[in-house]
Amino acid sequence: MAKRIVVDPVTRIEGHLRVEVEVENGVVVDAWTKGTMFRGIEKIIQGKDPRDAVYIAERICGVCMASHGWTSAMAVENAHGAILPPAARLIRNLLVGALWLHDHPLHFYHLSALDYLDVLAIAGYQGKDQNLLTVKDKIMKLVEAGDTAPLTPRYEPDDFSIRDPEIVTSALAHYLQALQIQAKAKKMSAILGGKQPHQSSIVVGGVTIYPTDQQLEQFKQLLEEVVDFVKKVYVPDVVFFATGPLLSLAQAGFGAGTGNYLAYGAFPMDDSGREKLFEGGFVSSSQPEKVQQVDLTKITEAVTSSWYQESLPAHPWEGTTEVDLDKSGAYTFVKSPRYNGLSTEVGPLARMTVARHKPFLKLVEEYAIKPGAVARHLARAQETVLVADAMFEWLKDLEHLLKRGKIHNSLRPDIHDSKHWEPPRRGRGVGLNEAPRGALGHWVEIDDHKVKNYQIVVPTTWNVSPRDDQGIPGPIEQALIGIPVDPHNPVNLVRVIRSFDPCLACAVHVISSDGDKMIRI
Ligand code: NFE
Ligand code: MG
Repeated sequence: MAKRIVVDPVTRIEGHLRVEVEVENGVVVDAWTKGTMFRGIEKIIQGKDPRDAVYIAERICGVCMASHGWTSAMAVENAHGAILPPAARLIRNLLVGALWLHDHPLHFYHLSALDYLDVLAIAGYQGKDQNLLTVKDKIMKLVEAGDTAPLTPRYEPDDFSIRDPEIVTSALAHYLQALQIQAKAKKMSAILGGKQPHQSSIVVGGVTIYPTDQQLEQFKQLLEEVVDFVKKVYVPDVVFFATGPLLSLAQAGFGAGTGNYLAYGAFPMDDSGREKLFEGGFVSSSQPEKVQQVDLTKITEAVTSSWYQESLPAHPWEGTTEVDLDKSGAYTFVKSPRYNGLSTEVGPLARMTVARHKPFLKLVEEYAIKPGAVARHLARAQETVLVADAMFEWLKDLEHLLKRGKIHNSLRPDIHDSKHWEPPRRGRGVGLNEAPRGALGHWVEIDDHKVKNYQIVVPTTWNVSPRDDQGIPGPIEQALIGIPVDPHNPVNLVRVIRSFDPCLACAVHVISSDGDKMIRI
């Protein structure tokens, strides 16, 4: 008989996620991902001046906020037909690029690596490396004091856990180092964003910051330090894990998704915005060799399994956010976005797949790695290098503009000067972008200079989506079905879930203070 396992909350992700699975003979036969908080940001934006949407939208989350701010500005700019000035494009790329350099290493070390390490094996470290001995000493003192958070609590180590004291100690040393690197990357975002979290320099039409030489110099120094860590520590660690201790999981395609991948593309490389660092595209499991152009009309969101008033699957232009907590069959506040009716994965693996990124594909071929949890980590690390390298180029281009005295007029065009520009009386706009976790879209409808409707489809909504109107499970649900699980130690569940780096704060929002009753609006 099937045994039901519930993990609630799934820790070491952003926001609150509950996962239920049924296990038969040690294998997951069915799965449900449940976002149990309501977001409602879209409703808060309704009726506001479209230029304010940037600042409200980015409060959806404490992680990828600049991505939301930027994408919101894009949507309103699109409604207006605005063209971004060159310096603003570079500053946005740098500001948000710093967010990626913060986010991806954090995900690997602080959220995911512990799933694969027998942390307490550090006690067996016998090497002579002074730095590693210090780390061992620090951690053993915590263990002796009975205070091992945040390394514990955890599921028990299993056959896939790395127990070699040398590897474990080195990984934990990098865990600690990554905490400091994160802070530096955040500082980079703050230099150009005015503050962190929640930047304040991206405005509709451009940016407000006029960086000084000193600020750019400081940014550059931090960039060099962070990129040094990314290239010498983070990427080698991920490649080592993926092609060494975790190779059997990687080759087995442990935690494979639906095989459908979507990316919108991100980081404009020229002023037309057509060429991008990450190209957009769609790949389906039925034609894995073909990268199709994204057709936005193929995007719909179903609410069959979600606590929203029932309606047919709708394009985000037509989407609504009306809560219905009594709906039978519903089990989550997350909607079910679908591309051409297909349950579709977004994120680093999708981006590297649609971009046919050579360094990633070379590794995958050389080691016969299949799409799945380990491939997601590998894709995330490979794309961090792409962003890191591009940032030096953007910085150079920005310095060049500054030297030529071109920057002043190219930060904000007339459209942002409130004397000259008002939001269009009516119109529609869409912002399509990539956040660290995947394809991000904001859709705005403006009427009488105010936001009439606003819909956000975030990466985690794609990945954590529930069953749609056809009963087809979402990508994480499908990735869980078929994996082996020990009901007494379901560490494999969280290994797969965390490989998607879900952020439920983005996918949903707001809970009532008594906790067990969901908010009614
Ligand atoms: Ni809250 Fe996000 C990212 C967005 S959610 S972190 O990256 O958009 O998937
Ligand atoms: Mg939405």
